[in-house]
Amino acid sequence: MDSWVGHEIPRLPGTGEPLTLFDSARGGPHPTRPAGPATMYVCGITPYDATHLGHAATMMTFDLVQRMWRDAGHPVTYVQNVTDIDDPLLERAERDGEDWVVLAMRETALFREDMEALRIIPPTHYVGAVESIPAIADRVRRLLDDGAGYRLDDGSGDVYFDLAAAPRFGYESNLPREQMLLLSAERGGDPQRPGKRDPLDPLLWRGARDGEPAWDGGPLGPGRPGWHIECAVIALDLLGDSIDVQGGGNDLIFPHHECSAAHAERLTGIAPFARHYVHAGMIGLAGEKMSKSRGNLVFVSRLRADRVDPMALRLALLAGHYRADRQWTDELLKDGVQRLGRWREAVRAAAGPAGTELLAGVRGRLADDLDTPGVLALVDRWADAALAGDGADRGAPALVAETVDALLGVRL
Ligand code: 5CA
Ligand code: ZN
Repeated sequence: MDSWVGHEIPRLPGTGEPLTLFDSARGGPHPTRPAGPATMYVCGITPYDATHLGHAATMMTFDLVQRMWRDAGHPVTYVQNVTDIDDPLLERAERDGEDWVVLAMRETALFREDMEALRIIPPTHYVGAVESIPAIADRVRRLLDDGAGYRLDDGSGDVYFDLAAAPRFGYESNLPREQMLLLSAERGGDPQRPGKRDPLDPLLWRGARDGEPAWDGGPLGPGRPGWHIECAVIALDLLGDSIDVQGGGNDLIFPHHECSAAHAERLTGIAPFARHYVHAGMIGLAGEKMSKSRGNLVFVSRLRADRVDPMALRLALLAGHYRADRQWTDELLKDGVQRLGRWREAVRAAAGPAGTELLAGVRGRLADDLDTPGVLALVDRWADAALAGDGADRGAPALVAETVDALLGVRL
């Protein structure tokens, strides 16, 4: 499907630093080392409701990854999906008496607008699950032929992945089995379902049901794809057998990314599927994870309609470290608005402290697992000094504005 429209990104003097990111699989920070073009897959929205600040924070995290790689001279191939067919979408459409296709198209269009307003660099390929069904069905058939998948014999037509075919299973999330069972039940799995070989076996293909949309699966029979195989296939087809970063919120660590990796590795024989599994913290409101099912959402589109500057929103979200679960508050937004105003004023000053030093500082902080609170502190200090008339570098205000634009995505 169509992506959104990107903005011009200033090229900064010198070369950026290699980016270190925390990898969930290895449980620590490791340098990313893209060999040539960098490859990244980020799990996108299930479009049954508008973009909330949690989605925005996660998309912005990977936007910074892309900005750092580009700054270090790596071209980036970036793929993001839209889960435009899945149970939650059908349930919401049913609840509201709406056609699920119309719902998905409307919310995806709104997401694109939000991303554009937030100056998120568009993915190279923005891909829906529905348009990928022939490719997914083909890979499911291969898993079945290869003995890594099995059909449930209850007449449902459902096909599962046999975790016995994934000897490395568990390496990405590093969770004990009891917790895997709990999370699987909470996050779209069906550990209680009779007839499965292992309660954790994930669904690859759901046989057609009355009243549900279904697609031709050839020998699989009519049906629709499971969730984890969707992301595995889209990534493999567009990025190759192994990728630099698999990204999303930390609610996807298990079972989603564990199972996607297991599918991909079985299909290609190459492990690990991703060299870094990178996870953004959950944005919550009043102590709870912001989620469509809880209904405690702050929508980007609502804030835009209230004339909140998207750049202030960016700064508000950047004030916390990307990996931390954190709360959204009105104070955060107020601080973002104030900071934006101060920075805009400062880059209009005639001079300021050395711009190249600030650039080096920002690159260094971001290279260290995207330390955005550290970056904001550096730019704040520079802005305070420039506004106080300190520093004689007449090129600094323009360079600082370009630095903040190119590396933080904040246009002053
Ligand atoms: N379509 C699937 C991924 S394949 C999905 O999880 N969709 S979603 O709409 O629920 O979430 C879209 C992205 O935002 C995912 O990367 C998810 O991890 C992230 N996300 C969801 N809720 C939050 C939140 N409260 N805070 C931060 N990120 C979130
Ligand atoms: Zn995904």
